[in-house]
Amino acid sequence: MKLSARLSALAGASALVVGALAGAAPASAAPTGATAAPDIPLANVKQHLADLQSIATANGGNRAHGRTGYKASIDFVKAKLDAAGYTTTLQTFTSSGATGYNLIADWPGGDPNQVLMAGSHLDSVTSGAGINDNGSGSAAVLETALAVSRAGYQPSKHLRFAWWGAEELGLIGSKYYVNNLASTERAKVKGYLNFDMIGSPNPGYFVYDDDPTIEQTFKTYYAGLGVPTEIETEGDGRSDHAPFKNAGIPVGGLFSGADYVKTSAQAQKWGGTAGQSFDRCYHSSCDTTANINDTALDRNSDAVAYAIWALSGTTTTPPAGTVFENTADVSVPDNGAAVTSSVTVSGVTGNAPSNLAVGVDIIHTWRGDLVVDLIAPDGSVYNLHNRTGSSADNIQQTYTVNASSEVANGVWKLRVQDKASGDTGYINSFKLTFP
Ligand code: DTR
Ligand code: CA
Ligand code: ZN
Ligand code: ZN
Repeated sequence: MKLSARLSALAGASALVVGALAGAAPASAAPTGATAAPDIPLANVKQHLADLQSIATANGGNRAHGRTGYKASIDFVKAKLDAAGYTTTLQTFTSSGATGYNLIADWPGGDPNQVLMAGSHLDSVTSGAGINDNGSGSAAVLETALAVSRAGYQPSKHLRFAWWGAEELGLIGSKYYVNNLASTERAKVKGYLNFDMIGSPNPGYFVYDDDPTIEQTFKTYYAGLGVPTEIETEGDGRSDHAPFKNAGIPVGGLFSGADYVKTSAQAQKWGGTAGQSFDRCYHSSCDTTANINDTALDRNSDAVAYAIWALSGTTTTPPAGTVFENTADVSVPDNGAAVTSSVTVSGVTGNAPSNLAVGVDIIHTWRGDLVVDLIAPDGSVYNLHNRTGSSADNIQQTYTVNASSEVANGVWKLRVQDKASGDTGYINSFKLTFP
């Protein structure tokens, strides 16, 4: 029996498509009617970090501006992007008597007058390998760019990715890029997403509060995970989004924290250790591959893809479709047996589509108790929700399921089981939409 399939979820009336991976909790998003953003494999991101660590180790222990480790890092990233079909440009500049490098990677296609950028600084401080600061951002942006290539993604906007030099010396590389961008070219950049420290060992989940649309994009992503976020308040000038913002370009980004200390309230909502900084190895020699929180890195890497797909995609309207719905309430026994709501699909020829819209409306406190599955007529199981979301209430969203291997006609079921005691609820409705 086929287990779980790739899913993505349409989030309600806004009809944003939220992409999720089968099994683990999920989410990344793309706009209405566009393909769903892929999961960014944590293993791939961590491999990039291991490679950057090796580069630092082979080059005096760091990847700092003006040192051999930085140029080796740039060459490493460039080679992967060249192999993936990007048009790459090495931009050189001089700072503190040494040559610096920015790497710009353009994904062919899209409207050249509508450019969406994502970037991260690739340089470390001289005292260490700079794996969280900022191998984490650099690796996540790299893997997202590679995912764009793997998907052959062709959004309406033109995608441009960047890895900055000499951020640690004062945002030198990103300033150089923006200052040397002709005003006509600058006007084409509709957004810049910055990722600097996104895998901190004692992580927080901070969203830049600059451009509201970009901010909301990230907040929607994290809401889909049931992970609370806070606004990044350490100051605008602290990373490479600053030159873009100063040039009037909409900016946003994510941050998992540096040398500030996690409060008990933050530890309450995010886990980790109160009274300890988010990254005890900030700008230190211990900023190695051991200085990463995998959950934060995974979530934030997926968030990079989510935002790229959500902010660059097509504007097609969602497909109209044939709807089969069951609105009968079905009580879900507390910590008890699974219950189902069924719809009988008929009159649909052939197989179900790869974008079957599964509307789930479950009223239930503490949705982290719930396991929710779509059961196809032949018994195949597609997991939609697997105990994520902790204390947040209700599951009211639409998942897009690749059900193309299933015969459309027959009895489809929504199966819900409450796997923990103390919270109760019911299935309010279950809907299938065949586009
Ligand atoms: N300046 C960054 C680290 C940093 C500190 N606060 C923030 C806020 C938002 C992004 C990054 C940072 C560095 O040391 O690279
Ligand atoms: Ca992932
Ligand atoms: Zn730093
Ligand atoms: Zn940094």
